[in-house]
Amino acid sequence: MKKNNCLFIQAVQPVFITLFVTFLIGCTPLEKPSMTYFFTQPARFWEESFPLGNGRLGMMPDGGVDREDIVLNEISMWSGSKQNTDNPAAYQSLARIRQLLFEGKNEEAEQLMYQTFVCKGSGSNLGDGAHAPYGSYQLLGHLQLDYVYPDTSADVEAYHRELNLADALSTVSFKKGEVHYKREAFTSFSGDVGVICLQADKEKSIHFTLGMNRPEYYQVETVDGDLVMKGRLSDGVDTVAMKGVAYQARIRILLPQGGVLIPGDSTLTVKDASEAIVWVSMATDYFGKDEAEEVVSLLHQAEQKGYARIKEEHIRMYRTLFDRVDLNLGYSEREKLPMDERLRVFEKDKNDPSLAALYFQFGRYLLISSTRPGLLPPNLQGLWAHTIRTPWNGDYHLNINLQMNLWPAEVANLSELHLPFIEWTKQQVPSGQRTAKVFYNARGWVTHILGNVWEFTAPGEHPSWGATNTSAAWLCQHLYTHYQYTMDKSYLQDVYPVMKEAALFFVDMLVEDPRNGYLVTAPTTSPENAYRLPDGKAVHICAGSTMDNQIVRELFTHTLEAATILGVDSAFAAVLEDKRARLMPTTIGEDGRILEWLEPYEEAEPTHRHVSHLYGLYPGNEISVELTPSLAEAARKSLEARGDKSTGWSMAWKINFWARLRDGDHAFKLLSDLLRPGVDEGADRMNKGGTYPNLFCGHPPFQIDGNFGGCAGIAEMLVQSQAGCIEFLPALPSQWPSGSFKGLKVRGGGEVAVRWKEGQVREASLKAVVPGTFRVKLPTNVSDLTVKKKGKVVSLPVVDGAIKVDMEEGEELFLLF
Ligand code: FUC
Repeated sequence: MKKNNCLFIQAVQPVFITLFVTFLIGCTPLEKPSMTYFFTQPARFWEESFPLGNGRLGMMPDGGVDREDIVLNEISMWSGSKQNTDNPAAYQSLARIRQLLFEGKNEEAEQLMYQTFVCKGSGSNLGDGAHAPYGSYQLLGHLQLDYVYPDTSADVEAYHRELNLADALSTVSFKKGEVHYKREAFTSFSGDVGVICLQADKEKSIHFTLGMNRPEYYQVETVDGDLVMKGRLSDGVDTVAMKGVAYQARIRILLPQGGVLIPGDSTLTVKDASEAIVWVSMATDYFGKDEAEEVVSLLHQAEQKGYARIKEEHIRMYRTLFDRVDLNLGYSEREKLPMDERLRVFEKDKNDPSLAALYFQFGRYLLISSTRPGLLPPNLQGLWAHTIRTPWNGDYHLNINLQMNLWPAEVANLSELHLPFIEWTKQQVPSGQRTAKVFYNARGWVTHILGNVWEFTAPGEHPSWGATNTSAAWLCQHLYTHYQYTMDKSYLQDVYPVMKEAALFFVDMLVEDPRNGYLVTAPTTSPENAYRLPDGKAVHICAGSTMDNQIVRELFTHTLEAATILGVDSAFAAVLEDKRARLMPTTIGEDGRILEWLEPYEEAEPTHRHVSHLYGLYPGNEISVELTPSLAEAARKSLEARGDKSTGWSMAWKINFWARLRDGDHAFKLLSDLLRPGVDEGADRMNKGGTYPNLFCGHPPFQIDGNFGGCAGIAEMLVQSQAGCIEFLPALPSQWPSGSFKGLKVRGGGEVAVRWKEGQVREASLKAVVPGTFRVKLPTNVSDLTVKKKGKVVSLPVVDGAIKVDMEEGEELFLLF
């Protein structure tokens, strides 16, 4: 049926249509992978307990038999407060730092920068910001239930603890003596409270005492039969009159089938119940509400609805997001293993395709659970922290980490969960404008590596890692990506000023490097690597790192495109075009790798976890197998030199790199490395990068970016759309010969589904969520293709290996290979 390099579909014959439909229906689907995972014992450490969350509230029950500890979280539990961190003295040394760099006196430039070009105050307090103005995201507290059993001496039998990703709830069940116990927990999407339901199959078998605590700043008392914990966090300034965030947690217990509730001074005791519903209401004043009123009002609403309705609505609301995507890579017998064991077996034998599908859906589950429009983006630990001093303050690190958290948002069909990140970015602008003025005497807005809920935009306290100045530009990539997936012009109009102001900063800040005539960012770094000077000294500070050039080039391009789409700012667009042309292009060094810096410096740490100079490969798009094959080849060499083994998020990033390089097997290798157990058998310390038993990603310690990066990486292996056309299965590993997915999103506003067998696409569909023209790349070896639109077989010309199709809103295209 091939004709002039074009594929034509012959006239529609009723018989043919019947066969076609029969084929579509008749293709036996693979057995669905399980959306649950389990343990046969209580959690021995926090990273073995299940994360529950509804975007605001989090609970992590450990499933203990005698004592159950449930870590409570609320997304705005941040200590610290708004500060002026702009340091006017910094600007005075800017010209001199640049001059030293351009004279090749890098070490002197670095020394001067270390002394002068830092924020005012203690910055992140070197990651210990809990009692500093910077603050720290932290746990809300512990809810502890001490259980008493009718038959205390009886052994525990048939213990099973499970997280169900399809319904967003966790269960614990076991038998003790003659009684079967069941506990169910969820953080309600409908009622905005935590819910725990305790059940026993014998009357009057539930007895427990419930208390709450946290390491600091709290009081607990009973009020009107409820247990209340309240306090105020450190603002980091005034240690006497605490003026930080005020919080409250309020517990109410319902005994629908009888029993006795005994409020003590600081506990609630339940006796002789066969069912107990524990409502957990939590709030802070961060979002402008009165936390005491809020917890009561939420409890009241929950009670009105009752447990059954709250649960039913919870599942229904959650599923409106979760059910949008299916991924089936095949059933695996290993679903029958507890997760700690399953991960250990996977380390030795990779034949467990449904683990990858589960990990992908777990990433979506975590995103749905850790952010919600109107609130905050997921932080370094999403929503889950179990200490006051959360690693790196559980903040928003902006030289990859926060951005990685949102990598799955669009492709994994959770576009609205990008919005809290986008709103947060907008909120940084006024502070970022002040920082741009004070530190660089530049217009526009800038932010550096550190971000928190207090609008911190200044450089960090140590320039070796704190000087990255392209973070606002990287955030803006997400602003534009959201547009590319939604094609929503009024949204673009809304965020355009944020992009424009970010671009304006570089219009002013870029400076000509007299050595080569390029416009460069200076001073800057290639996060967070150092290079060696000829005398062997390691230096971080430089001019015009490759990552900066790529990000600024991309920001200018996106801003130019947005201005054109909106029909505004043609004069400004011309300035951007001119400056963009003067940036150093991504360059291949003599060793065939992408240069990380302007000069062919040797890396101080050749296997450094940041692979910043490949930003243009992913998440950017200037290094491409199709469009810039030699750069792609150089990127491959760079990756090989960097090596696979690294911290959690770095391995997750590399899955995406290898997927973009169309090397599915190498992407799978990195996914396998990411899934490597992050804790040694028998150990209770999270000692390695990889995956903890509860599937949290290990940096180490736990850092959620790797979960999100891994989730995005799996999607990137299955579909790509960054190069102007949709490509199915661009990096399918040999480990996944057959499978299917539905509901992944592509740029241009489309939603796709694919079924494949023996590594070949058999059926695919594309739905235009918004009207537009779509291009679909055909697999190279396709000999026969049937395309159907509006129920009819259509003929579409193949141009450059792709079909191009105009589609109306809601229209679907079916492709049969
Ligand atoms: C960046 C990384 C570290 C860590 C921290 C939170 O600075 O270089 O590895 O992930 O963020």
